Amino acid sequence: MSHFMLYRTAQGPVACRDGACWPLGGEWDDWVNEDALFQSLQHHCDHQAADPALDESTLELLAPLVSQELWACGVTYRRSREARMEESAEAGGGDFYDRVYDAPRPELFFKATPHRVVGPGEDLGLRSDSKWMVPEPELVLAVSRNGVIVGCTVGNDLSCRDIEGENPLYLPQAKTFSRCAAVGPGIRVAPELPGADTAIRLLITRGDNALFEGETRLSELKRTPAGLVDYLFRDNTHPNGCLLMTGTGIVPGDDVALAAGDVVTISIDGIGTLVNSVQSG
Ligand code: DO4
Ligand code: MG
Repeated sequence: MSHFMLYRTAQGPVACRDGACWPLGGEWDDWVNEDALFQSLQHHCDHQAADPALDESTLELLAPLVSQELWACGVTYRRSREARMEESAEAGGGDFYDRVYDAPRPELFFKATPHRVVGPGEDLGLRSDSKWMVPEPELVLAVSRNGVIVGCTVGNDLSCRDIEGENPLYLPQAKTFSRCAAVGPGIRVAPELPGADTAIRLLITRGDNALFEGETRLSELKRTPAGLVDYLFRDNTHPNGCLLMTGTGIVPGDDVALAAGDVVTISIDGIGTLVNSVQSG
């Protein structure tokens, strides 16, 4: 059964499936808190005519969040564990990353309030006090206020490797600042999340040149999405639902640092492609 893409647009929430699009009406915050979102979209689209004037490729897209906080997981892929241990070796923090990779409790951190998050085509922000910033391409879960995973999207957990490597206690500064994350283009809504074979791809371009290309698969994710959400909701409420970044499995080589004007393209099979430029903050 084909999935829906739920988009937040300048004209309100829109659902698309198999080349047809339906304006949904109502509020974004209500749709993403429908625990049975797939069934709700199916019901709506079975009973309403699609709008032939809406074309999925030309919708005016906004970041797919209104009142949802953005949270994130760390060290959920082997590649991230290696990179964190290397960058923090001098600070003596390597052992923490090694241990959290295998521990029952995952690393979870608060990433951003909605106003710090950009959508498709918007500029990400470079911190003025970092010289080593990289994109982190991540599967992002859309979770309702009741802790139900209702869909997923593509995300970029823009990060400062020099700041987090200097001291693990600097993580909030390395991760949370103006325009520190991108999500979109839309929420994939289906009865199941994408399968283990799903590819996540990253391309960084500078001018006409590819600065870095990398790829991973969801099969490399050490933890289950449900397990991550379980920890996120332990003794914690998310009254508007939330988005949860599941960690990066692609880390560019140590010689790669983003510069103003670079373009970051992240694709996840079956979900979509998220493109953002980076600019000075
Ligand atoms: O521990 C630092 C954060 C790592 C992270 O964001 C990731 O693995 O994706
Ligand atoms: Mg990350």
